[in-house]
Amino acid sequence: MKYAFRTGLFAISLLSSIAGHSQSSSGPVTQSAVRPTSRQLAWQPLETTAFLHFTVNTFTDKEWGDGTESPAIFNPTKLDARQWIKALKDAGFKMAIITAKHHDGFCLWPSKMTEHSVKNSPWKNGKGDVVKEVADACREFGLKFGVYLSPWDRHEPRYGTAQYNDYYKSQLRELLTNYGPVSEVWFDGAKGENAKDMTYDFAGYWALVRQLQPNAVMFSDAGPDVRWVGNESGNAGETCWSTINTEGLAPGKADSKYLNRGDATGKQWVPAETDVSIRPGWFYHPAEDTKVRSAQNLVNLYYQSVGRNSLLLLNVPPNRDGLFSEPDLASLREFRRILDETFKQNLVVKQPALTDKKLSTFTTLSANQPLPIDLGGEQAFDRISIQENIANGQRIASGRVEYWDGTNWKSLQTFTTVGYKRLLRFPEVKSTKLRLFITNANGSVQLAEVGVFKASAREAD
Ligand code: FUL
Repeated sequence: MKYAFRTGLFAISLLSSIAGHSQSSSGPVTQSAVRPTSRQLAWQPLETTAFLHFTVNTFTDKEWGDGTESPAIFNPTKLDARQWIKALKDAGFKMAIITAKHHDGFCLWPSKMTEHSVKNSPWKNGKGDVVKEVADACREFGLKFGVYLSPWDRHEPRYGTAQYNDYYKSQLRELLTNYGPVSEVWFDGAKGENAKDMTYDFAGYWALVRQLQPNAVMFSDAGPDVRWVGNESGNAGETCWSTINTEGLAPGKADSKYLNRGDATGKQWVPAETDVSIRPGWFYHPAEDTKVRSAQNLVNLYYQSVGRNSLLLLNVPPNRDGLFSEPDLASLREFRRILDETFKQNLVVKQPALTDKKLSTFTTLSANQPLPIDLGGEQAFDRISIQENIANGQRIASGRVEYWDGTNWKSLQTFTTVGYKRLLRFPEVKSTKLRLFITNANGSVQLAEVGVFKASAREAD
């Protein structure tokens, strides 16, 4: 995949200064016409979502099963999806995505299409359905529900033939019709090096999702709604555009660096999702009980994903009992406590458009014209949050923040893209006021929110 990130290409030709709530535009503005769909707009503010990796691997201690595992090994005797979803709810997560089928082909629901599923396991005497338990718990606790259905299937004999596409679609249909609303469908591009040759009918898969669950976003390396961030270490690009050009991209076939930062000149709106695990592996391994990410580590992931115009998809793998383990639960709880403390109080003196927590009310900014930020007296702070009204696209390419040191304006930090949210971290500063400049933009800037915060002391623990 060829790509070029062109810098300095934006003529700054922005609207008059600080017009407050204005949506009008005039003059020679190169306004980006690329905007999110309503399903993408509903997805972005979820901020923190969860992945649940669970299958026969949980019992074999593997990351990739080879498809020969016997269903007899699947027996999570204390399985309690309510425990998972309640823990996620308490930690502020807004959606859970279950691996209904991973690469090993074992189905966590009693699919009519195969015998390789929970129905032939000892768990609940073959009468159980993990997908249903997760969907029900999500409904009970008010989380959105999503499914991962691996295209690569190392068990199914039809894999590698055209009939496999029908098999896959039938499974997709089961998942999309029997479990209520589905908010995200995850199409993994992973395929082992020695895997059989197989041409997936992604166009057909995607059409089926649109038909059966029109509000669901679809994830893959190439979208169509949400794209991979290009790594599994929890790092969105410091520059991260929600736009890319999808031409030439396909699941499993994309330049990870391109996906990581997006493309200022991209013609499709396909925001980045940052998938990363709370443990070194995606599946539960007893030896990793001591390697669970700390709450501080998770908070750092939040800054590197949500704070860079992405969305955090954090994997928390249930253990062999079918429960979240204690170290994972402790980190999740403390993670939310820290974020709540850090972002509790916006120190900016209330301004109608900029501090009302609504992206739809905004201030229109012109290039290099300072936006004053009054703190109403001296305050100590070390975090700044900036948001654009992304309903009308992503415009900011770079900017700068300054603070008043009592005598002069001092440079505090420069930044590149903003989009849904940009979080800035810096050593504590004391000041009465700041000012924000947009130095380069792709059309008129609709600045929706500005926040100045003092981080919780627990972030540094
Ligand atoms: C990858 C898979 O191969 C991993 O096992 C995991 O499911 C991760 C989220 O995606 O491509």
